[in-house]
Amino acid sequence: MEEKLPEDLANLSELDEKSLLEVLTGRFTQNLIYTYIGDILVAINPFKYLSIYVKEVSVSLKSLPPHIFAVADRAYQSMLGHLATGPKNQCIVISGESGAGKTESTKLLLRHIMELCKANSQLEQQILQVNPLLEAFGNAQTVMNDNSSRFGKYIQLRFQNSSVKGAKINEYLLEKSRVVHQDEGEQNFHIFYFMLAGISTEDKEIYGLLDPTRYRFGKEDMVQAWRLKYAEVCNAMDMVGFEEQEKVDMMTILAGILSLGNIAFEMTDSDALKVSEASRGWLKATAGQFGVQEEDLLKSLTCTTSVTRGEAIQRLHNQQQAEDARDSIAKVAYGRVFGWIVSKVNELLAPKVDCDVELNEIGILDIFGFENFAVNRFEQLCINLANEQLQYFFNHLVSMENSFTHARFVPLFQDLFLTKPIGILSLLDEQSAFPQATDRDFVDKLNSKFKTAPNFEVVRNHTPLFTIVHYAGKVQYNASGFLEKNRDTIPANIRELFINSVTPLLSVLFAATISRTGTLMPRKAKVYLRFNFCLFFDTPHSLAVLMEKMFAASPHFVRCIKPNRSKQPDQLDSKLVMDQLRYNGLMETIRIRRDGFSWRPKFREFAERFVVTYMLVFNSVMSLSCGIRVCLILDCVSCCVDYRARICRRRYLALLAEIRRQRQAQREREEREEEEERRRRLELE
Ligand code: AOV
Ligand code: MG
Repeated sequence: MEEKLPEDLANLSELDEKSLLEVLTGRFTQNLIYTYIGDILVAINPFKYLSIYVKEVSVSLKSLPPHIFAVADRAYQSMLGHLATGPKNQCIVISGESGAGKTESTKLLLRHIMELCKANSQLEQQILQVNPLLEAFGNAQTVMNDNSSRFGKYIQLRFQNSSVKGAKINEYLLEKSRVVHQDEGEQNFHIFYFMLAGISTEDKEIYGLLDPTRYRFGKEDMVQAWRLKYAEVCNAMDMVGFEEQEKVDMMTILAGILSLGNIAFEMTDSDALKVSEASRGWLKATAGQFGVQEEDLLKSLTCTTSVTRGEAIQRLHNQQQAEDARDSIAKVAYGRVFGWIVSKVNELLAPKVDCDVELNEIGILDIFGFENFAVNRFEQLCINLANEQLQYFFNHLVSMENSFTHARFVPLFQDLFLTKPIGILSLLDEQSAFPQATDRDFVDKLNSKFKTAPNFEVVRNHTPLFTIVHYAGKVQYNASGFLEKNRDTIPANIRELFINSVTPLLSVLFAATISRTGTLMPRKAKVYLRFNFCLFFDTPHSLAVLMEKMFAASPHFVRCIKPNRSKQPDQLDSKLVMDQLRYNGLMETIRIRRDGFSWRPKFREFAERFVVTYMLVFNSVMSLSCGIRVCLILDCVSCCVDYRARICRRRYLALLAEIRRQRQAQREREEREEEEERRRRLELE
């Protein structure tokens, strides 16, 4: 008979790393992948099918051992007010490194919550179909995970009493650069392979697609599986409610991105730039698929137009610049299509209830996990930073009162990244503001500012490299392209190109501009006017909404653990698991849970932290790049959830008033300083 192993690690009488690992390993070999630490669920990825998710398991929840469904159940019951009294809105925060099982857990949670609330079948199906759709466009194969999320998402399920009424998705930081570049062993976004493998002959003609082998990533290794996936995506689009024309537009734009990727440039004998002879056909195809004039497309690839004193000046590109322009167009088009899908989903799944009906929510946060590749770029920095923040939030919540723990959890984020005026992010923004600055200059600045910082290591050679010691390990970053990616601007001529597209989807996506208050104002209002445009930009507006929501939520944690690096079932690498338990803070958590500590912050403490975070976000978010914004969002979210139920509304309002006062004071101070500076300069002259 198999040994009965404890289901809750907080109950272990003997607590050292060895016994902890023994319990987890013992459970894992018995296919018991879930274990509690008090109310936190630890989930070890089985990398194989387990029969624990069938319906029969999910009905008898009362006696259920540790299980992801039990988390769903607890969140649902708490939302209904059946468990301890507390805030009704719930949020489930899932963390773990890349490939640890976050996205699978998210899907299981969604599925089980839908079962619990006995959703009306159409809405339930729509909600469940959102995942395959978003995964096709936002996931890709990486060396760490064959189905890696290349964006972060926060899904909010909305309920009226016990029944689901709708859902909303916030997406963060899609890794757009993947459209034009994939490292060794990695792939482009799934949808390209699905489409090339699964498209019917007639549709091929409609979208202007050729044989898969003609495209840069037209591999043919998993055609059968991809064909099925394509059918699944098309089905998901129908179920969620996309219209036929929208689907055609979307796929045609994707086909355009494929054609664009095949355009090559060369220099003529007289040193002029031209599209290579073999690419002329691709240029024509791209123009057709994007619904733009061929000359306009060519112009935006081969030159930049700037307006100086009302005069348009054209500067011809060299080969590198032309290739960069080509890649920018592809990235920007893909990014907008993805954002559009999310906003369309939100429109279709918005609750159809009277506005005075009170809705409660369960939110699920599934972001991209911690990554460490052979080459780590700007995207990895953003991803790892977001994880750093999530970890900080977790530590904060479970362990602040224990001073020992606190000392070990000094947040890297505050120290290294956000300090003003010399945090890494401020330096990056500062350098990005200089058109002449290079990535090397940025790294030089980092090296001189942080050479003695404990979490920073200088790389001594002449490449733009630097190392950060993250909570989950050391990562060496290559800063090539950092400044450009951080700027994330759309050249005016590219925007102009798309605005003039005859494809409504493209023209509207690019015609929109963001007002200073963060709402998006479409300049050309066509069929798509009804979209909630705000959602697909990380504007302060959507941030504020998210904050408000999470402010009043009860958190639930799922900590995913990766058992081995080779994605194999029934293999558990003790060192790898132990490392994750350590850096996840789970060892500390067990200690604290067992000792019965919990943290009740003083109001003052809260106020100080909250004000700092709030000001940081609202003062900087307008001028920051998308990558940095996601970190700030998470910081804010964590701050809010953290202090969720512990402050009353009156104090909250007083706090906001205080924030406003402080911001006003700061503005005045800055104006004074500017005025003085101006005076000084005048005197000097
Ligand atoms: P992630 O979301 O944490 O990574 P996934 O949820 O995509 O990781 O899981 C990676 C793979 O592990 C999945 O594709 C499955 O093959 C397998 N897997 C995970 N959970 C289970 C489970 N409960 N049962 C069976 N197989 C599972 V990333 O998105 O890369 O951070 O960015
Ligand atoms: Mg994922």
